[in-house]
Amino acid sequence: MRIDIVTIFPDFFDVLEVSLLGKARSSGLLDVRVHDLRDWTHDRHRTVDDTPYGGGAGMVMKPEPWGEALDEIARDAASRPTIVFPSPAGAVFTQATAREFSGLEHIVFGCGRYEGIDERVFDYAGTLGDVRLVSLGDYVLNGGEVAVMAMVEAAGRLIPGVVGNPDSLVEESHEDGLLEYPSFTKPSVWREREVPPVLLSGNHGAVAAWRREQQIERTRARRPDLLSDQEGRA
Ligand code: 6GU
Repeated sequence: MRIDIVTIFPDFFDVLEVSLLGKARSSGLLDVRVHDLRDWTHDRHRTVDDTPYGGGAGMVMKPEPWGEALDEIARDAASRPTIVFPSPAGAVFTQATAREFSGLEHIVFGCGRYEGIDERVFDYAGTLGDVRLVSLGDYVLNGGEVAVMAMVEAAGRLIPGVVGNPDSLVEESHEDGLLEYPSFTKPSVWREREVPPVLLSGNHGAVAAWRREQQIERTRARRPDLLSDQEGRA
C-alpha cells in the first residue's frame, strides 16, 4: 500500500519509522512518503496561507500549492488514489473506515492547518481521485497531522502481515461492534485482587461465555450508543 502525506510539518511524521509500522515500511508492506507543502510554493517566504475572503479570524490555506502538490502526487499515480482531508467537519473515522482504507492501493492525505484549506481544493482533488473528508471525533485539533497519524496506524495494522499474529486482530474492541473483554495474566492474586475464577477453570466454553457477557456488560455501561447501533443493524 502506498501512502502520501502532504503537510507543513513533515518532521511530525518521523515517528512512523518506529514500532510495527516502521517494520512494515522497511519490509515493503507500506510505502509512506511525506511531503512538505512548502516545496510547491514559489515566493521567498514559501507562503501557504492568506486572509479569508469575507473577513473573519484566522488564515486560510491558499489553493495554488495544494493544486501543484496534488497534480504531482496523484497524477504520477498508476490509478486514481483516495484523497483524504482530515477535517473536524468530515464524516467520523471508525474501525469500518480503517478496514476500508487498509484495502486501498493508494491514499493521499492532505493535512490542513489554520482555519482550513480553500474550499475549491476539495473540488479540484475530485478530478484526480476519490475525495473523503474524515474527522477523528467531535473535538477540535490544531491541524490534520495527529488525525492522519491515527488513521495511518489504525489502517496500517490491518494490512495482512503488519501485525504478527492475525488472531490478535479478531477479538479487539470494535471489530464485532462491542468493547473488548477484560484481560488478566499471572499472578492469580495480586495485591489482594483475584483473577475471575472462571478464567482458571480450564473450561473453554465457560470462558467464552463469560467473556461475551463481559463485552456486553461493559458496552452497556460505557458505550450504550454502540448497542443501539447494533440493534439498528439487526
Ligand atoms: Cl481530522 N482535524 C482537525 N483539525 N480537528 C479534528 C479532526 C481532524 N478530528 C477531530 N478534530
